[in-house]
Amino acid sequence: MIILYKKLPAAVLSLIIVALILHSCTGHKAVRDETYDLWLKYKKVDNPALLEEYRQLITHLAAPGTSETIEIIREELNRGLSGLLGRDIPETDLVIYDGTLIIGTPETSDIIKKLKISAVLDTLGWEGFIIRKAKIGGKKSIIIAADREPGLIYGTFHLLRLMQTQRSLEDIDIASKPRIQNRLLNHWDNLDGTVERGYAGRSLWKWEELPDKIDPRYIDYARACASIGINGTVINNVNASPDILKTEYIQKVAALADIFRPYGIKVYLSINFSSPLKPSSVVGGRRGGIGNLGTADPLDAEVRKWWEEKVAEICGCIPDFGGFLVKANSEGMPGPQDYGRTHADGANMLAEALSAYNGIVMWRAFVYEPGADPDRAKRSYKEFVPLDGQFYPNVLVQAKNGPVDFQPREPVQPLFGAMPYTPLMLELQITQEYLGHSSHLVYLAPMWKEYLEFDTYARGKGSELAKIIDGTFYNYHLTGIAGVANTGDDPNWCGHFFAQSNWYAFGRLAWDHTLTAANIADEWIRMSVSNDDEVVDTIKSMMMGSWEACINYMTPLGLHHIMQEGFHYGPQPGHDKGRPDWTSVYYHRADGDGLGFDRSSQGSNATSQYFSPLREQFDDINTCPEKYLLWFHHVKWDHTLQSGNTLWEELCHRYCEGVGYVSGMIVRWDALAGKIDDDIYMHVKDKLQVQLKDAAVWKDTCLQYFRKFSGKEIPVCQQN
Ligand code: GCV
Repeated sequence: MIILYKKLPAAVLSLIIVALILHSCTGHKAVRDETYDLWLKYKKVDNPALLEEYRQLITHLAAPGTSETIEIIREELNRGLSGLLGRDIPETDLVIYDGTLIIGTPETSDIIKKLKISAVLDTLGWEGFIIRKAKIGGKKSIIIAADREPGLIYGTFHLLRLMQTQRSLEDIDIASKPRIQNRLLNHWDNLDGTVERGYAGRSLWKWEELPDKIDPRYIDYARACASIGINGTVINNVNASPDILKTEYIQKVAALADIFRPYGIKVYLSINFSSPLKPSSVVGGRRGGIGNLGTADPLDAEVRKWWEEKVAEICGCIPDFGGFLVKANSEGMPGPQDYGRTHADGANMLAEALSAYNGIVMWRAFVYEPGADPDRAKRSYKEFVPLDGQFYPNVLVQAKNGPVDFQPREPVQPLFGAMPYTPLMLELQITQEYLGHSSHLVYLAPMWKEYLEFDTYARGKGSELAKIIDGTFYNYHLTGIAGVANTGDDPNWCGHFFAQSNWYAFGRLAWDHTLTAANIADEWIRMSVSNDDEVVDTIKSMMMGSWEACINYMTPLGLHHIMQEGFHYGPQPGHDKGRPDWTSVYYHRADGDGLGFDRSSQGSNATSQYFSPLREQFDDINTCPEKYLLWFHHVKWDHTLQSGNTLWEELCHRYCEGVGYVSGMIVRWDALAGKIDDDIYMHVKDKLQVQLKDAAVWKDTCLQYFRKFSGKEIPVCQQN
């Protein structure tokens, strides 16, 4: 990896720059992976009519201003337009040509100021933008205007996306603003360079080199995030080492924040609740922190002062520091309950320290201490609902989409809708912890849409999850969405080429959750692979069914958490050792009678945590949607399903379907040979073979295992 050195004399720096240019013209190209550029490839438009249209509509660029953000925009437009149009677009200060693309805020551009569009821009906030045609001094122009510079970044990438996906600009008239304020990646990156649940190499952050050496990849990361509207990044694992708050690390984090700032991206940190403790102290069997105190009790005056001073130190180095993400009293992490305090006490202490700097606290609701309830799926709700209304205004409670843990499919986490006075932030997982790591092609946007569109019935019909998290439902003043990142230092960033589409889709949905999964796939394919309609349709058809297929070959009909212990890759339905709620048998409950976890009113009564009529619908085995059947019910092997099949027959059928879908993807992919980039073609072809083998292992292992209970034969696979 090429390294840029900060703080070097100008002469040395220019030598390095020359070396970099030479390198990029020679050796660099040879090793550079086609997929490194993600969806920002900017290949020349191959549709002659459209190329001509673009060339007429954009002949010059007027992007006045000197800020770092404007520099970045200018550079991106130069790179994008020259690539797409196959020729350079000269910059101009005056609009004396037809086809000038003018970009600015009323402050940076006199032309934009004179258009008197401030009222419109005001309604779009500091991240919104408009793109439209205008006549300036009699010349046909296109303007990208925003109230503030971040809006210009998003407008820039939007225009480039339209051109990359070959949309006509003839009638362009767009106004766009994000529906959710805080759109964050959560990196589960450790300070030793490993990534928890990361399947794409080591961490992007080179802690040993920072703050003096800046890997150019940080810039490419920021570009990629900004291009899809991500405006924040939590750079370290929620299983946080207290060391991240040591002065030496704060300086490293500040160097990253400096890189990300002009792209509109704020930096946040995961913190360890024990940080104020002396290194030698041990509380609840957990090791100490980096401070000098004997307690981390959130109501202790010394502890509060410690956090205030720490926040002041961070914000002294990073003036726009975003805030803290906290995993507390969960999976061995320390928290306020160690001192008999509540989650609200813990969150509020940090919120108070951050409030002077406009920082926020994202307090995770991923808690499942066995004492709360025998059923793990009920615990988070039971711990958090009683705290509704007790959090300070700059706290968001961040909950995973489902009540257990990023399973291939779960019903919605019932907390959503149940905390009207506490802004709830949605946590999705982009990295495929339970969905085949970076070996399986699984497009996740259809899953995320299923959650976003899920009607919680919190106040009757029309209480969709999306409305809850975008704040419109309960008038939350703070809104947020987080995606657990799937990035690493692999040349293609994400391990599997198609995993890039999930990073892309997360950003696009975070910006606008009303976009459809199919349209997002369409965009991504056109930007990343090809604009050939046949190619696009083939790949899109593979992607759109891939999530349901994965559910079928892993955990059909509401099964869950039957993966290999800890590793979470292959199947291990027989796992029955150790902490009960980490075993498979706890979740599937197979016996001679049937299969599934009885969470109905006859069982754990988790159904009661949902609003009516969902509660009743889920509670009744005859009305419970079959996709959640074994989640909510222990179902007899010979129970008849909607298809007319018994449970056993349907289970066998679903596993077969899942494997069959992967075989079908292989056939569809093979038809693309010679029509797409060879390296991408071969890379995915190899991955699909692994996926097919794995899917068959899932099917055979699970069916052989469950057969011991059902006592029935496994029918020969009849794939549609
Ligand atoms: C970061 C699951 C994962 C853990 C993860 C945890 C969490 O348990 O397996 O790796 O820890 O969720 O979200 O905190």
